[in-house]
Amino acid sequence: MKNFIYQSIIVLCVVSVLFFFLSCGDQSGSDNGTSEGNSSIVFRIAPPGSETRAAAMDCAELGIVSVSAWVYSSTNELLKTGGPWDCELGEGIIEGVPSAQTARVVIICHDEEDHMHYRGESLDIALEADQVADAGVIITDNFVPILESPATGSSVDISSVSLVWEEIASAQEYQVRVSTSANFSGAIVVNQVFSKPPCTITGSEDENSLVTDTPYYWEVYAIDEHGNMSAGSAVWHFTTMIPDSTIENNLPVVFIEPLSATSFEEGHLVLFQGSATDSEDGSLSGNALVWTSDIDGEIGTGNSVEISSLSVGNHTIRLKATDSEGASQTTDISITITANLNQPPNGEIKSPYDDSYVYKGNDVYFSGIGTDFEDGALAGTSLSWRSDIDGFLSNGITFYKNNLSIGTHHITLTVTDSDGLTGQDTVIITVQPQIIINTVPQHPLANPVPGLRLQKGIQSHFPGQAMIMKTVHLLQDHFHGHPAWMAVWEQAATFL
Ligand SMILES: [Ca+2]
Ligand SMILES: [Ca+2]
Repeated sequence: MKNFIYQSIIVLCVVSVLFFFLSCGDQSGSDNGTSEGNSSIVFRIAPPGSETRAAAMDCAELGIVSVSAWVYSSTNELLKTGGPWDCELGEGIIEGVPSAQTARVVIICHDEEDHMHYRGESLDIALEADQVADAGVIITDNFVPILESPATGSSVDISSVSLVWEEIASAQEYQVRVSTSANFSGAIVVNQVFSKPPCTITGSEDENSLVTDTPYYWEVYAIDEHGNMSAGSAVWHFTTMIPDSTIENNLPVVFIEPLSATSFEEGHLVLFQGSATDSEDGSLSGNALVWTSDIDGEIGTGNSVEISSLSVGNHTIRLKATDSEGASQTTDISITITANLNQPPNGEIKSPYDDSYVYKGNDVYFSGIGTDFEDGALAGTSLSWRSDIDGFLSNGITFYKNNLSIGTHHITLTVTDSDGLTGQDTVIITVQPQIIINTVPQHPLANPVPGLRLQKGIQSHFPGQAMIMKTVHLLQDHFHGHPAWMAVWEQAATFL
């Protein structure tokens, strides 16, 4: 009961705030002299599949940024558009709607690129002059077609290719696009509107005919009765073939995954991914897949290639798959590399020196600089240090490290500018094991005295062994404050 009263108070507050805003809106409309006798419509939205109308849209989860509204009369005349509103608001008010007997509100939810993903509508809203009509909670539905068949990556009989997707209740028609290019930048062989699935491409004479042994990519858009078009479906692919049991070796089927964009800045990393299957060999990989650019030549092999060194220009990137019989098939994708006026930074390691040695446990001093034409001197996390043995070491211009593992380390300094371009420098240092002898036990170092000069190559008398001294250092004894000897020995021979 307490809860109910509390909720009622909240509802009353919301309603009074609403009326306050609306009266302001009406007033300003009257001032403009344009909305005499107009109505307003309030609505809230709920996510797809909501059972209860109280569910809130999780805009981030659904990838929705904005919401727009279209108001139509009973004769489908567009009365007013509203929004866009921030999706997070979960509601909106469409003001200045010319009064009509009844109206219909269509809600459209867009992603950040303004592509339509969800759609909902509310019918038979009674409009009265100078009144606020409540369209209630409008449950939105997915409006992006979901592809069904042929399964992506399959081979299909060229004599009749049937493309099938799930029907969408509020879609009036669908636009189907089929291309030889993964990002539809190449030839579009089908670009047609269908009232419902499937889209069937048959025969070989008509102008949309497909060619055998060719990879094709396809996608579907939904269009509602008002011409609003959805975001594109996923892009699926199939390869055409003529079923023939007399063929002894079939060509591989090869695909390139669509890229996130068709244009990239020079110096930025582009990831190409592709796959190939062969009816005799199965899945092809490694050197059976070769990637080339018509500008830069071969750029890599295998299922994926990451490259940041593509030249500026319009590239046709080709993936060629070759089966064990030497039969091959190719597919292409077009991308543009645009000039990047930003220059990459320079990294330089000042310390440690290249090809230097250090004993395990001793401090190693790291110092480096990063300079960039645009950003000037780089610092902090713009400098990143790694060892190929110990992994990440530190960020920054200088630091000490005394726990490097024994071994030969390739130390790499990577410097990154504000635009994400990088520069590197590498040095090699070797960390050696050490033997510390605080009191040198035997002749000729039995009683070392300060000032005694020792030379490398002195032979020591360990029981049963001959050791040759490699280096000797006079150290401060950390425990007693006395000078202490550190000698590094190398076993020269063993007495039998
Ligand atoms: Ca084959
Ligand atoms: Ca730069």
